[in-house]
Amino acid sequence: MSKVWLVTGASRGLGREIARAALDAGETVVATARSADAVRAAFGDYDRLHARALDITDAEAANTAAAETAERFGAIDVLVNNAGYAELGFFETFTDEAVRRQFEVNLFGTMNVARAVAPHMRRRRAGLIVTISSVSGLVSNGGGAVYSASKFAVEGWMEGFAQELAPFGIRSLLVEPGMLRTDFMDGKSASFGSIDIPDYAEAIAQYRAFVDGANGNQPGDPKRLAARIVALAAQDEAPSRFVFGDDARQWAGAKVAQLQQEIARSADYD
Ligand code: NJP
Repeated sequence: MSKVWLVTGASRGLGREIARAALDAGETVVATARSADAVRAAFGDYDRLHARALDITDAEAANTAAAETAERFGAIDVLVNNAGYAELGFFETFTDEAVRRQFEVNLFGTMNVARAVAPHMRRRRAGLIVTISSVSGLVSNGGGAVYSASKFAVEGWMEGFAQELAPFGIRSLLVEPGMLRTDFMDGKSASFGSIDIPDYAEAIAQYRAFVDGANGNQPGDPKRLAARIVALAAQDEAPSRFVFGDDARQWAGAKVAQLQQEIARSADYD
């Protein structure tokens, strides 16, 4: 029987590919982004696609989207909490407002949608929450401090929340991709620090050159990740984490090794 998916950030990038892959697998998909027209324009003719506007920073709108989806289709089987963007650049070049905006979308927006959907899943004692985090939720580098802070927060929140939901038959899949070919690094999505600090000028110029060179050339294929997510969602015993891409697994592995060393060395100082 067709399952019901609710996908955020489905107008472009990974969210659109996940929605498409779910539709191609025969599922019913409520695909959302800030503009329903943008979602409609992103898809061809699918009779199981239901486009709707949802800005994830609007908690009330998230509640309404979840309630109307559950009422109309009888369930929300899979939530894909995907919408997000990056504030890229060196920490001191960001205004406080920009840092808060990053958290407003990536953390609090993602929480809004999970908070809206969880009661409907608890009622049925079933469901899967797929959270699109990032390898930047496990590893932080210069230039990515603000984005990483928001994704580390997503990781910390969802790791604990997943344990709270498990007794109700609700599963969680945290996805940590490496670099994906989407609009993510493009001016259409990414924002850059706006405060001019001469001390950082050279490092920032190098960082911007890295971003400009990587934009459009990222190794990760969002279609491939989308297909993997749809396949994992169909399994009864899906993993709770999926680190996608050789780049991500290398960075995450190096971080774990470094942490292990630092933990072992900590015993010497204790
Ligand atoms: O980015 P992009 P991705 N409310 O820019 C939507 C993570 N990730 O697909 O409203 C609702 O092509 C926006 O919709 P619109 C990343 O952190 C990526 O790569 O039309 N929706 C669009 O559909 C994010 O969590 C990479 O502008 C909002 C979508 O989000 C997820 O993957 C690596 C919104 C963004 O599409 C998808 O990003 C990684 C809001 N307030 C993790 N704000 C990567 N690409 O390299 C934005 O590790 N959207």
